[in-house]
Amino acid sequence: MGPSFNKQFEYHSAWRREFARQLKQLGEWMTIHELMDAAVQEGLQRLEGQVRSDKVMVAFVAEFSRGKSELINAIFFADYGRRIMPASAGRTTMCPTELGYDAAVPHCLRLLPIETRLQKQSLAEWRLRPEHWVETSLDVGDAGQIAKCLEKVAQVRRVSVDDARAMGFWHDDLPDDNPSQDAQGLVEVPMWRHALINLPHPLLKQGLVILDTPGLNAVGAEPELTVSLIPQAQAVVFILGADTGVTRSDLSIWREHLASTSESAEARLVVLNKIDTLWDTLTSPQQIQAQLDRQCQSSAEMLGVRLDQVLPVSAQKGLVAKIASDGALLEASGLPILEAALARGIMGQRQTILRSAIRSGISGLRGDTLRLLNIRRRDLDDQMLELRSLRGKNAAVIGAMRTRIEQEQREFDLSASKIQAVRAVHLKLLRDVFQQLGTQALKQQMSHLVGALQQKGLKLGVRKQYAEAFKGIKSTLDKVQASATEIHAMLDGSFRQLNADFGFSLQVPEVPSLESFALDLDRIQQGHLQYLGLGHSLKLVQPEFAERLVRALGMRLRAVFESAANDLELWSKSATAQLDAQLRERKRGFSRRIEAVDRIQQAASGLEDRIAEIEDGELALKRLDHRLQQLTDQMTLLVEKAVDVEFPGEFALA
Ligand SMILES: Nc1nc2c(ncn2[C@@H]2O[C@H](COP(=O)(O)OP(=O)(O)OP(=O)(O)O)[C@@H](O)[C@H]2O)c(=O)[nH]1
Ligand SMILES: [Mg+2]
Repeated sequence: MGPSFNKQFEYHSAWRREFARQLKQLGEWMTIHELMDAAVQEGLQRLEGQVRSDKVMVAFVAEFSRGKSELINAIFFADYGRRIMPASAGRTTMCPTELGYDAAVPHCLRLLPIETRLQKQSLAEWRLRPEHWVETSLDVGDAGQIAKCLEKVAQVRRVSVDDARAMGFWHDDLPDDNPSQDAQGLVEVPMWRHALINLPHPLLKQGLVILDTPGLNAVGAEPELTVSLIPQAQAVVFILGADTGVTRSDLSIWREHLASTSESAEARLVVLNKIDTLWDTLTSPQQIQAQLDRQCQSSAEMLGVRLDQVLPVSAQKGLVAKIASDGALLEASGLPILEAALARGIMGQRQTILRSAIRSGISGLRGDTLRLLNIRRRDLDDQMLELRSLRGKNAAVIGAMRTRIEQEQREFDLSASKIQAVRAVHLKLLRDVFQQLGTQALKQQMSHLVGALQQKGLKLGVRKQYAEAFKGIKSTLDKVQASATEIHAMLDGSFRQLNADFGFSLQVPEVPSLESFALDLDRIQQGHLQYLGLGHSLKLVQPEFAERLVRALGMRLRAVFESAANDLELWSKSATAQLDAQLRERKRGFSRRIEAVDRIQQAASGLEDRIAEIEDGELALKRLDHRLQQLTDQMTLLVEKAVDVEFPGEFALA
């Protein structure tokens, strides 16, 4: 069955801490030995950021009252000895609720008022404005106080139909879906738009983020929830009730929000909850099991997933069993099997991505540093040759050598303009690339789509505009890739020339592939497509829905373009850093050579001393090389080792 989610997560965190420690050690060592150039530094920082900000989001999605919140209580919060997230019959969780931990923020619950929907800012934008959220502090030592506070996520309020319409909870064309009016003609809407819980729970502290959602079929669901939060989750747990089976609304939620993105199907679990409702003393255990098997089978068929992706559990009995330390009941609840599956799916996926990033990061760092060491080695070799040739020579020969070095130095300085020219062309090409990936260009690409969405009435042409916009955006990425290849060719030519002229050993790093960003774009396109379908044509009529959709879409696209630009920038930096390093070392070489000749001219013994110094320098370089090998090998080993420990055989990496 494998270790539980909690255990798995702890392994992963311990591994991350150890990796961060080794990374720090490597950085310090590099600084001491003056191996830290701009590219190396950037590479180190990036690796550190990847390891540190390694958040894992698990989203719980289902129709209302299937037991999402109860399952969260059972898996993550049983240690509190009580129910923490409110779970009760009927609609309970009224707003999407994110649980996580940020050390920079006090322990608290923050709630974004539903009225913010009347404004056009997206949820992501509201996140950046903490002053608009209502904050209540949480007392970590008091589970009762926490549970009491969290009840707020179930709060509702009454508003007029006009207000409900403006906030997206009322559709004149969908009378059946609208909330019912009371005697005063008011309707009930959620009080809050989004909840953020900041708690120092051990798993949350290690980077886990849990997303509890309100029953998704509710009218007026936040587009951003389904457009960006759920698609970005590393794992989604979809919950059915054993008491209800797969209902029509379960099926429509599944199809609309979860079925489309197939590439992460492995990290998608279907939970058949409330199996305890089948436990009944009049039925034999065999009969109950047979009934359960049948239900899992038919659920798998209806949702189009593999049978082993459907896991029968009782969240409620699991919670009770954990609190009462009742091993038999816990096993009967099926919770341990679910936890193990969750661990494999989420952590496996997350770690695979992180590890491949780390692997290429480390080998990049090593390459950059080795290059620096090679320059120094070459420089020492040259000096050695020069000095050996002076053995037994008279003052006139030594004087002539000095003149020659100075001459060489002057020529080198003069040709610096050549290098400047290379740099100028490089920068210009790069600026063009960044412009293509910039906010302005993106706005331009989306303008027709935005126009179509902003038209009044039914937006019939919008699917076409949408496809066009994405076609344009993807072709931008292709163009950028082509430009990067062009820059590579240009740099390659110039570097070869410089290598020939000055004996440099410059080498242009490989152009980063933007393929993964193209995949991101596909994913975003798929994720939003559903909003343009017939089922949503009525929602799309509302200007605020269309507006929010556009903003959410824009933010995600911008994030993709920014990441692509970052990759290209890092790549280009590592090329220019090489050039800088060679220039710097060469300049130092000239002064060292002149200095050596001067010393030799002044004292007869100077020559042999200097030769001995250079020999020492060569030894020191060998030691540096060896140590670099050790430090990076150790990190590579850590990456491989973690795979073996956590997923024996199962998650062997390609
Ligand atoms: N018998 C039984 N009842 C359960 C189980 N899990 C949850 N329930 C009950 O089902 C009801 C709904 O549970 P919640 O956790 O609030 O469901 P939810 O999916 O979060 O619902 P919303 O917040 O309204 O979207 C509650 O009364 C729970 O006690 C279970 O395993 N067995
Ligand atoms: Mg709930």
